Amino acid sequence: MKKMFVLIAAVILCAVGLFGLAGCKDDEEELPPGVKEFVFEAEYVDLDGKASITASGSIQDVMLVFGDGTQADKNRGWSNGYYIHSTSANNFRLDFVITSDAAAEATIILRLGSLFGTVAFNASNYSVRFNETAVNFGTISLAGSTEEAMQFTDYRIPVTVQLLEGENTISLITLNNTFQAGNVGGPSVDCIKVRTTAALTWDIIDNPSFR
Ligand SMILES: [Ca+2]
Repeated sequence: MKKMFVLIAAVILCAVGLFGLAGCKDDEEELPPGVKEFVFEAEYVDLDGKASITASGSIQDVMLVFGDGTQADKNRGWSNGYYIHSTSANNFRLDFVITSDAAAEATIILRLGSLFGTVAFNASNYSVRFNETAVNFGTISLAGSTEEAMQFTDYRIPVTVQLLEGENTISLITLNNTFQAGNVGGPSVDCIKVRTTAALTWDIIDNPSFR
């Protein structure tokens, strides 16, 4: 009974500074001519059947969304005021399904945080896939924080991808590791950002409203 209410979203865009304090615009970096930055909130992807194992038990489906969407939450740097609490299970997967109006090169930025102290995600413990092909993302180093004071870091993947005209899927997948006191720990996920000359759209699922 939860969430099959799918909102046809226009675009979540953050071209230049729309979000202001929301934290989705990371810096004053100037984008190349014609390039826009599109923000895709982790709280709006399909969470059906997903579960993260935390120290106090399993959290599942829409309950994976943390935050209240308030201005205070946005002021904490949580884009849109919500984030995915944790992605702690082997093969836990978030799929961002995006439609592009044209084939184009794109840069992907991940906005992630850690509940497990300082951690480094790399190909041995984490996977980023673009249209099911592994992306060589390097090493994502994150400082630790707590859920109430979660600090996110923008990590720009150093290689670009080639968007197809039509549907594209960017997947974030936790692999087996020992970050959570010897058990698998996946990052907290705020949003991803895609910079490209194409126009991007997606259909969001309003998970926060179904908690
Ligand atoms: Ca968010």
